[in-house]
Amino acid sequence: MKVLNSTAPYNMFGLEEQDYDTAKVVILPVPYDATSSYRTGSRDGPRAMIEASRPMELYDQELDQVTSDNVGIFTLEELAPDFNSPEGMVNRIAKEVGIIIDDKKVPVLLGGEHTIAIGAVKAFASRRKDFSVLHFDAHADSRDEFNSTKYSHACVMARIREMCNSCYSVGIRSIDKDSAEKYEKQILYMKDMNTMKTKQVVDLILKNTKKNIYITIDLDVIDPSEMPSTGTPEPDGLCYSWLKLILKGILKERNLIGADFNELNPIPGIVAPNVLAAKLVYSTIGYAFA
Ligand SMILES: [Mn+2]
Repeated sequence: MKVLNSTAPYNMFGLEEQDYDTAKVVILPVPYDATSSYRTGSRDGPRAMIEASRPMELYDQELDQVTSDNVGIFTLEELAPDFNSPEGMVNRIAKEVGIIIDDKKVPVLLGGEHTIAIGAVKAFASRRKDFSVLHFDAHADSRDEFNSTKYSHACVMARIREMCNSCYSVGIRSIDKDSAEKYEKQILYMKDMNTMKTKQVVDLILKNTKKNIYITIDLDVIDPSEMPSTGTPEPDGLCYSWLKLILKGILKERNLIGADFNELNPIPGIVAPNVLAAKLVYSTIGYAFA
């Protein structure tokens, strides 16, 4: 039996109808946070985003479209965490994302700690080389090893650079000295962005990325005043509306092959950041496939 007056279904954006075959975008929730070094809890991120997205208006005023109708969005079930090893989890994600790619769909992962991005990029890298990874984050995540694993959230970009030769990091304001020297040309620091106009930022990103782009967004790139719900908050971040303008500018010129939104670490009773994250996912899909 179907309840006559039910709340929105439990899927990303609470879509009444979703069809995998016709969907362009496939959402994969990954409730995993085994290597978090400061605040744990991002395993609750995907659920918080889905909950926050269910009552959301599907009409995007900015784009004048009902994105979910135009694009087709399908939410998969949650991917079970592999707590044996972070590497095992990365491989599990790569396998799942590979299926989505082979079905000619655009995977969008909801995290979960940032490590999930390694799995997604691994799936792409074993299939194609003609893409860039665009990385939004407060942290460079460039350590070769952290807390005895090479698959820590602090090593994400170190692993991704081994698989993809075109990576660009944006919004960085926390980095170790060695990485800063090594990756100087692949990083746009927040300290520099603070004196730049949106067009300059967008042009610089376009100059440093290929046509096909995978975007990984650590939500701590956003200022903690708007996004306090992360594992390792850093002051002096991007505001939500600026991040959206930058994404809009880039996605006008780039082909989005996949994305992840990670490190949402919900704080009980404070739901605004969860809503922000959910709306950011929706806007990004809209910009990419308007
Ligand atoms: Mn971070």
